[in-house]
This record gives sequence, C-alpha cells and structure tokens, in this order.
Amino acid sequence: MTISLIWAQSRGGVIGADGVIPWHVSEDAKHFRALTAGGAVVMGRKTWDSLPPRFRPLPGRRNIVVTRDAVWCADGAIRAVSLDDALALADDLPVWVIGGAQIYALAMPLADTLEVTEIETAAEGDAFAPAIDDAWAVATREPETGWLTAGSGERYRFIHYRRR
Ligand code: NAP
Ligand code: VY7
Repeated sequence: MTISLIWAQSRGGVIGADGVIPWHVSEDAKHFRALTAGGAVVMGRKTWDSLPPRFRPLPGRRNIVVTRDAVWCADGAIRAVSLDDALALADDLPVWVIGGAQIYALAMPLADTLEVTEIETAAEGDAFAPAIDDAWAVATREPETGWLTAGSGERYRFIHYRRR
C-alpha cells in the first residue's frame, strides 16, 4: 500500500483558516481530484466538515474519516477510530491523506510521497502544513523553474517529494 500526503499551502505554510482553505485556485482542486481519483481519501473529521456539503463524499473515492466520536456517521463516509484503522479500511487502494493539520502530523512518519502545491499568497491562518525535513527529497517539480499563474491570479507550483 502506498501512502501519500497531499496538500496546498501558502508561502508561510498555512493550509487553513477558520475551518476552510483561505484561497480558491481551481487548477489545484483539479490536480487534487485527478491524483486522488479511484483511491481512498483519509481525512480528519474537521476536514470532512470543511467540505461544502454538495462535494461530500468526494466522488469516485473511498471517503474515510478519522474521529474519536464513537457515534459519528455521515452518508458516504466510513468512520475510522485511528489512522491505523483508516489504513486498514483502505484495503489495497492507494491511500491519499487529504488533511487537515492533525491528520497530516499523524501520517507524516508513514508517508511514502508528498504532493505539495505551493501557492504564492500571504493568506494567514490557524492550520499549518507539517514540516518537510531532510528525510525528503524533491523528486519532480512542475514547472521545473518559476511558477504557473492561476486564472484567479495567484502564482502556484506543484512539488512532488519522495523519501531519500
Ligand atoms: P483535521 O486534522 O481535519 O481533523 C481533526 C479531527 O480529527 C479531530 O478533531 C478528531 O476528530 C480527529 N482526530 C485527530 N487525531 C485523532 C486520533 N489520534 N484518533 C482519532 N481521531 C483523531 O483538523 P485540523 O487540523 O483543524 O485541520 C482542518 C483545517 O485544515 C481546515 O481549515 C481545513 O480547511 C484545512 N485543510 C487544508 C487543506 C489544504 O490542502 N490546504 C487540506 C485539508 C484541510 P473528533 O473531534 O471528531 O474526535
Ligand atoms: C477541498 C473543496 C473545498 C472547498 C470547495 C470545493 C491539495 C486541495 C486539497 C483539498 C484542495 C480542497 C472543494 C475541491 C475538490 C473536488 C471537490 C470540491 C474533488 C488537498 N493540493 N489541494 N482541497 N472541492 N488536500 N490538497 O479544495 O475541497 O476532488 O472532487
């Protein structure tokens, strides 16, 4: 089973503010949807809550939600009591850990790859990406140099990391 973490962050490592993502870059949402298609998406309960109801469950993926609440349930979601439980519930599907900060921190030691979108925004927030230490090497970048520009004006780039 491969375990990948996927997130989008600001320059300062912000991933969320007041329970939502504080920017809209549709090119990143499209990248996220394409990479996670057909896999299991593992998320914290707060990230499930952050999805607009019309996008829950994320279509075409097994939606696994980690919560300590023994009676939590939602249509289209599978409840997991721990990250290990979530991984077991993924069976042999590729695992995409899709957030938020608490779940990334738990999953980082188990991850094989990281898919990070850097967004050149100064947005402030209260949820942060995990630190990427020197156990990780950049495998590929898109673009190889510089930035892409979103229709909404933000500059962004995709960075794929693998373990050294
Ligand atoms: P989170 O990681 O999504 O969810 C936290 C919840 O997960 C906890 O409240 C608890 O649920 C459950 N949990 C945590 N540790 C657990 C454990 N060891 N065992 C069982 N359950 C556990 O919340 P967050 O860190 O606040 O992140 C949410 C923020 O991240 C939002 O702003 C969201 O928009 C943002 N986000 C950004 C991106 C991005 O790519 N930019 C992606 C995803 C999310 P219960 O309280 O129900 O017990
Ligand atoms: C989370 C949404 C949030 C608000 C509105 C629409 C990277 C992202 C995430 C999580 C971007 C989100 C959405 C976008 C995805 C659509 C459904 C609607 C789909 C992450 N790099 N980017 N994220 N949706 N973990 N990593 O925008 O979702 O996939 O079907």
